[in-house]
Amino acid sequence: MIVGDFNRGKSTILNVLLGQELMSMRVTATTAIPIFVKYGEEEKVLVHKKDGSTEELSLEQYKQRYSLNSKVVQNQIKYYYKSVEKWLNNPNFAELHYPIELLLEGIEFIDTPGLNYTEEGNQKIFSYIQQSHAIIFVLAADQPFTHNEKEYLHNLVSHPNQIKKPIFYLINKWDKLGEEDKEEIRDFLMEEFCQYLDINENEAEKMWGDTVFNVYAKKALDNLKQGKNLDGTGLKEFSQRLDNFILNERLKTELCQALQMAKFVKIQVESKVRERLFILKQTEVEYEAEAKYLQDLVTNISTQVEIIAGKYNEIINDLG
Ligand SMILES: Nc1nc2c(ncn2[C@@H]2O[C@H](COP(=O)(O)OP(=O)(O)OP(=O)(O)O)[C@@H](O)[C@H]2O)c(=O)[nH]1
Ligand SMILES: [Mg+2]
Repeated sequence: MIVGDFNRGKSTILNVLLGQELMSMRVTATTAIPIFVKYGEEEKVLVHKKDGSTEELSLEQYKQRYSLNSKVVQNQIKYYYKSVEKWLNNPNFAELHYPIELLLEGIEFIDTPGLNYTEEGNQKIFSYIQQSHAIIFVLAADQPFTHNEKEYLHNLVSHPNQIKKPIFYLINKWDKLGEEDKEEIRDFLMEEFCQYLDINENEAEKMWGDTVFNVYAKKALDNLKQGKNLDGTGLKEFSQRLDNFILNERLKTELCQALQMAKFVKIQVESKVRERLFILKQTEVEYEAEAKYLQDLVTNISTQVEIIAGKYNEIINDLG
């Protein structure tokens, strides 16, 4: 899942990863609704509306109707009394089905609109995060770590329903900086990572190439269009890292999520049972059988979670 503020190059990066210009990319806010990109024998876009209906479009029609800066959408927004929110009330999310080999193995990408567009939009994005294996957070080197981005990252990491997922940070648009500024921005980013992740400089340094990548998405896309490779754009290295993640780490993340989910359920059940026991004691009614049943339930769930944790560790050890 690809997130980040407006205009950071999220859609450009996805196009590079897909090797084709499928997503709309423009200088003004562009991506209007989250779009899931998945494998399909034939190209089609399904737009899911809030009333539960679905509209099928070609990719071209979709770009016309659902890019924030397209003429059609600008007119719609005017029609809806200039309220983008009102217009956004209608489409919920879209699915692009497209025949690309990379997507054949059940891999899906989600391109999302810029941050904080509407609170409802942000909530929706958080709900998609739960379904994703990894988050690609796109920042721009010429506007690194704005207040909005920090707040969003903070919410992302501390969201109550958030199950820990790997975050890859792509710092884009380095071509917009002069050589001296690059050094300064890199130091600044390093400090920000140290503060935000509570790590020391050495650990932050190690993040580069593993979870942090300096990229030149525009150059990468231009290279692709000219039939050149991605050397020197940082996206070759990130593509390799992503392949590696998909091959080796996705399963681990999946298992880890299942384990965390089991632990979460255990905590929920335990707290509900404790509440119930407390009420039973307060009313001083001797529901011994019910109390015993609830105690057994907690023991049973705890045992199941222990078994899941044991299996998880076995599989992780086997995976090396
Ligand atoms: N100079 C420079 N411009 C870039 C780079 N990557 C993307 N852009 C430009 O930045 C603008 C925004 O790119 P998008 O890919 O549409 O950005 P986005 O994050 O998807 O934007 P929203 O959909 O509006 O949230 C476009 O004009 C791109 O051509 C880069 O590496 N360098
Ligand atoms: Mg976009």
